[in-house]
Amino acid sequence: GEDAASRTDQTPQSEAIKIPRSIEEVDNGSLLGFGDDLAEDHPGYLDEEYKARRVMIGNLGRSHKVGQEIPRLQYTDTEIATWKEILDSLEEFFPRFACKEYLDAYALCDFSKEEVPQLQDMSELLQKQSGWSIRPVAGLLHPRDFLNGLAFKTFHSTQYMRHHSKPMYTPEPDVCHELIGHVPMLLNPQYAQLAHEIGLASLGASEKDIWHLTKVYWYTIEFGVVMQEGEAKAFGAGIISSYGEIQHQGAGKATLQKLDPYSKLPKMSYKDGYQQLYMTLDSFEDGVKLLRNFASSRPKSCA
Ligand code: HBI
Ligand code: FE
Repeated sequence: GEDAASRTDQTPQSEAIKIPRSIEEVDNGSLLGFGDDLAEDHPGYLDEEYKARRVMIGNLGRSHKVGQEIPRLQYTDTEIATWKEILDSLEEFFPRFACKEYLDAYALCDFSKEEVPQLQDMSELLQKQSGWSIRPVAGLLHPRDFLNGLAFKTFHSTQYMRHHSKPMYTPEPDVCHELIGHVPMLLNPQYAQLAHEIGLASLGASEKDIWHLTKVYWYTIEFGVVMQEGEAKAFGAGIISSYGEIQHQGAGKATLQKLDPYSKLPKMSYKDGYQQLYMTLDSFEDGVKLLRNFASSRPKSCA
């Protein structure tokens, strides 16, 4: 017979899909996109010191075991300056463009600008408020593992900082994206439930369904907007945590379309600059109902 190691990358369709029974069974080591080698268009591509630090921080994530405290990092003055610059810039736009729930959750986080918040502290706050946890990860996790994590109320989070040469841009998730974009909204029980439903639907899903769920995730948790007083207000982390995207979305020139998780969703991209289409929820309450019904209607292929 075939040995398992020779076909790690091409699991045949007939192979039984492994359904994790606990978060320990969700792999936090298989990364997509940037590994330790950065692409030529990454702002840190030529910065050896930056790359070494990113690897060091990534290794903390790789060696983390569920149940352990997340190691505290002493961020450098350069990293803290980047964090402060991003927060100062974004805070100008939150009152106009972020949804009510984000504004409340952001206040609850009470972020300091003098230090980068520690994942461990934010994980403890989440556990208290909504029962979620943060698990550190070295980069962009495989979509199935990332989505499966959500089923166990676990948010996989990077811990490294983007490159200081471009504080308003990162081609990959970094600690600012996670802490500003995702963590505050995960304190909100309804957003947390949206994420949980997507996660539950991903357990045992076929490759095709994982791709569909990645798009559902993209159009809600990452780039979702919610109608409030007749306006589309941002709740997706990719809008909230991006200096350019929040203004682009707030300007109201992109197309809005009501989210229908049952329909074939348009393809998205990390590279085309800003989104040209945002999917709307009528309210969080409505979104939770929609995704709960959708998730419970998914057929599960059993191992
Ligand atoms: N991994 N670390 C990390 N952070 C994300 O936001 C993330 C991920 N992997 C996949 C992913 N997001 C989404 O694009 C969907 O595939 C779920
Ligand atoms: Fe994200």
